[in-house]
Amino acid sequence: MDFVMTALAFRSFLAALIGLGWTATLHAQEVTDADAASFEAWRSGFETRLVERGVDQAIATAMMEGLEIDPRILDRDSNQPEFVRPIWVYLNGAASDVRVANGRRAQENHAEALIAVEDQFDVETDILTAIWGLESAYGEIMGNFDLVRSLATLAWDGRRRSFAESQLFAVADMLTNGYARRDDLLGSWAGAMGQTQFIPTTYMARAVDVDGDGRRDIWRSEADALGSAANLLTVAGWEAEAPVVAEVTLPDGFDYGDWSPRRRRAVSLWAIDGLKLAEGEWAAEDMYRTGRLLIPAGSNGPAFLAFGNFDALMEYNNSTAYALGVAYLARRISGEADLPDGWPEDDVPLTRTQARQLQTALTELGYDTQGIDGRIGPNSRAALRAFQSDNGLVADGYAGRRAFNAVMAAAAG
Ligand SMILES: [Ca+2]
Repeated sequence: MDFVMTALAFRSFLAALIGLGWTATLHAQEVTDADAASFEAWRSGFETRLVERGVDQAIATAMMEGLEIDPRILDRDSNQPEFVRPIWVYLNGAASDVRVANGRRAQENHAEALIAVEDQFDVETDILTAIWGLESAYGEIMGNFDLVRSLATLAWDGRRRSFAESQLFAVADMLTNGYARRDDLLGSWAGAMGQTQFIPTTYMARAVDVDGDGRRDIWRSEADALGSAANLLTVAGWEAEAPVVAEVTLPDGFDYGDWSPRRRRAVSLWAIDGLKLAEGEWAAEDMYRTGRLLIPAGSNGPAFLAFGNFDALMEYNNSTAYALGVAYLARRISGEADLPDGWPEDDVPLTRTQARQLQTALTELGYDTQGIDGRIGPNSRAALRAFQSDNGLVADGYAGRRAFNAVMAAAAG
């Protein structure tokens, strides 16, 4: 019995390996003859649809001819990691000493490109460098997947069909306009390309030619890549010289009743409620900006006010952790600030399995999470906050181990 690994233990074992990125071969999905035939039907049908939309037959053929399923894409798309990385671990990696040093070196090596971008766009160089560092390690890691094959596999698989097909239509537009050659179209498994890791629709909408050679080359031209990132932020409302995010302290007994991470209010009103900057005083011109209060690791971790520029970063990548990572990497590159500390390292985020257990228990207790999917989203947070509020706990909606234990104890009692 000691030597028998139960199915559950084996799943945990696999999940642990997946979390460490070791399982590509363990999970290799086989492509059956039926799959290959089904893919071929989708492939030839999509080629016809490209031509029906006005894409030149030669371009449609160059794009789609001979494509096969890439089983590695199916593996990645179906593996949901069991462990959720704590935000403090993410930030330590995003703004690590190595990434800071490499960022400074990249700025030295590409000073000319950065000056060309600064001449055209009013976006701070350190922010653009930080995005560059997080997206592609300053142009070092852009992805080696055949982009069209990756997107075709995702489209055929069905879970992401409308996303993947719209990206493929944008690829056809890129080829039609001569922005890229078919063989150059390499990227991440999920369809992100170049030093900025733009998906094709973002490329078509936001990529620009900064170095003046007539091509929007986010692969080989640092000026084009960084300028394209600056253009995206500008369109998203970036305000130069304005704050991105500020660490704040909350007064004792702060009332989370009206709080929501989406609620924006003037700094002056937050100040009346007792919010203070963690360091220094609010500048007079910042008092009438609006900010959202973020507590990404709950009420026992650091708190932040996120301003309009933070939301512009989330247009780039819709993740609070990502936007914090860009902001702090930029500050560390400029030598301004260290990473925030005081994280609740004993209160880590729940695994997917625990999250499903939490959702089940909350729902049984009458706090409907609107489904049991192992993902803590707005509905689960709202249910958790209602539970916390009814049980005399701080209603921060943070689904860590402490909240999990409290809900499980109530469910057992
Ligand atoms: Ca160019």
